[in-house]
Amino acid sequence: MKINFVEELRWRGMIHDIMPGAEEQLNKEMTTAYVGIDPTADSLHIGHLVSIMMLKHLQMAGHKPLAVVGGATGMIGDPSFKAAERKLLTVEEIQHNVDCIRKQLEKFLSFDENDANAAEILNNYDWMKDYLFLDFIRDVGKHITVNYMMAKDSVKKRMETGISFTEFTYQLLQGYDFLTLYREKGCRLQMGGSDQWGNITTGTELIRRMEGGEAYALTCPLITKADGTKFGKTEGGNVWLDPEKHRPTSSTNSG
Ligand code: 485
Repeated sequence: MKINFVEELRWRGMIHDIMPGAEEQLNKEMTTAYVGIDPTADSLHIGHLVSIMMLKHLQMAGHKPLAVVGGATGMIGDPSFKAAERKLLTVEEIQHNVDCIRKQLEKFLSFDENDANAAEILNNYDWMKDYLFLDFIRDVGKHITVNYMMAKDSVKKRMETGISFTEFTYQLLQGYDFLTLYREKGCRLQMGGSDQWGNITTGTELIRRMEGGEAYALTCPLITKADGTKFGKTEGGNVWLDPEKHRPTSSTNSG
């Protein structure tokens, strides 16, 4: 018998927040859901593992998982709960990281095209690279107020200390990804760590306003270090999933 996705996550303590209606949607029919990852390093790390496990459980429960590697969003940098502005990566660095992360993701999910719920990996650069700035701010920006964007917990601190227009637009890019996957792939759910709630709900809001459609958010708790701070590619003290960066069998990496 197939597992029930939400119940499975629940007893494992993997749900931080779930939007009303999400569980009903998942129990009703095969549902397509996605997780996005920005290529800011050349390997995934333990902070990504819980979200990848959510995709794995989703697939084992008979639903369809999508993984988005953020070739476009990685060019901007997610400001969510980040104290300072990020340094921009070069296009070459990003491309290299996209290739590395894509290979790692392929190990976790099943891509058998004979299965209705085969996993897919997509790159948001594919739908952003030819999108003209003027078209984007006319088509997408017009549906979301700056007031709404500023009210998110994820950027509140930066509203006081300073945030570039570049990083401020990030939630619109991620929102537009969700809208694109809703339109093109029938994707109804976006998942991620609890720090992603603000960006995910900008997406569900865009879907409601532009398509009159219902889409949902589901977040998991963040894995934190002993000092309570989160694991991130750009912070120190990481546990990498790349065996070359962090050997699974050796105890020399455990300190
Ligand atoms: O359409 C999307 C485009 C990019 C992203 C998500 C959807 C990436 C997202 N903004 C992000 O920054 N994610 C983090 C990353 O890439 O390292 C981490 C989150 C963590 C968990 C993990 O990705 O901080 O909570 O979601 C998978």
